[in-house]
Amino acid sequence: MPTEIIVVGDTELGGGTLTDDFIADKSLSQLLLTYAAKKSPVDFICNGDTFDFLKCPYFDNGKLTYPRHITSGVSVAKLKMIYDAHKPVFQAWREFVTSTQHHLYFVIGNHDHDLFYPEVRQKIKSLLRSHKNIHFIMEYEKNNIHVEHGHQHDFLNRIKPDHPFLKYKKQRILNIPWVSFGIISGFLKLKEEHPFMERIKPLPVLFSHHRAIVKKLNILSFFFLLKNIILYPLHYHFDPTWTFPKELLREIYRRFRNVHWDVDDVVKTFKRKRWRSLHRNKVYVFGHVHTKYVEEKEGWVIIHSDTWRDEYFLDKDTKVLTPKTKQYVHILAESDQVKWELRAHPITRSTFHFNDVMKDEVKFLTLAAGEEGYHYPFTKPEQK
Ligand SMILES: [Mn+2]
Repeated sequence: MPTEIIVVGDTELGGGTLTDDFIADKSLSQLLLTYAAKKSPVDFICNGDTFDFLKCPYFDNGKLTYPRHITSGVSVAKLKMIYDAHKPVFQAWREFVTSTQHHLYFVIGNHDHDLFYPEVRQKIKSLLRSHKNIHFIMEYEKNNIHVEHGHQHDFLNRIKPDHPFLKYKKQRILNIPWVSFGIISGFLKLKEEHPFMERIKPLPVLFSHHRAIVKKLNILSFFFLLKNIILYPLHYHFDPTWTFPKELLREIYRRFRNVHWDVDDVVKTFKRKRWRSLHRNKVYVFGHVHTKYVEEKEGWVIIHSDTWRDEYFLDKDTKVLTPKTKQYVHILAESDQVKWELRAHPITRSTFHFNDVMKDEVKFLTLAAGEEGYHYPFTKPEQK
């Protein structure tokens, strides 16, 4: 019997606050329920950054925080927030795993490093009411198909899967990349201030139309670097989250100078590392880079399936913002045969004008969500 393999990437389900960019509950659960109804074998792969733990806040005694020291307790609390904000998706996952023919894979990405915690895995399994056919992996390699998130080929976001935790004050905390600590400590306040801007691509076009953001980013990153360099020697003896390898400094300086805020080109690095063994599989799927990309050569294909979070293309001349469409990879595998397709999941959305969005970002956040049938749990933005 053939197996159907579905790959969806970078959904980034967040906590329903201003830093949450996932509003596609309706379309993602529709897609999941279509496959949940099938009686045949289906592998559904959520290809990393499924959950946006990284930008999800943690309520510490009622106060909204973004802690650097992420214990399993912090991660589980964030998961509960994500669950409350996006119940339809969890319900659809739950429906999907009721069949023993179905397998649900959560590939670990850089926004959901928290999935390394056994407590988080356990909580997801109990929310989905299944303990057998839910898997947490770094890579899916089966049926001549290779699927991974891609951050392992991105210098600044690479993680250590064999060393996912650190010890801090006798507690276990997450060993996330230096850049992730940077986002948590330095940039999430800016994201709260400009929640819509981070959804706009390409970044150079956004920056050319929004000098104030560039200025804020530059000031933030300058002080962030300075703080790390100055405070590092004071901190590192007792706090392992303040490590500061020298080679990173060089790389970061290069990026700041080139205003290179985006992630690295995953495909280029992967091909360079693996070009001898590319024929081992027939289909390669990556996420991480939020872009649609297909490269087909004799015997293999490399696919980026783009993101399911809310993102826009900004036209540099007209300043019109066009919402991205949702894509997923559909693969049919039987014995040695593999048939793949990059499919679009239709949604109806309208375009916005950049100048209008700039005037009231939260208004357009709510408007976009409404068009996709999502309602943010906050009523007034200041309540978050
Ligand atoms: Mn990623």
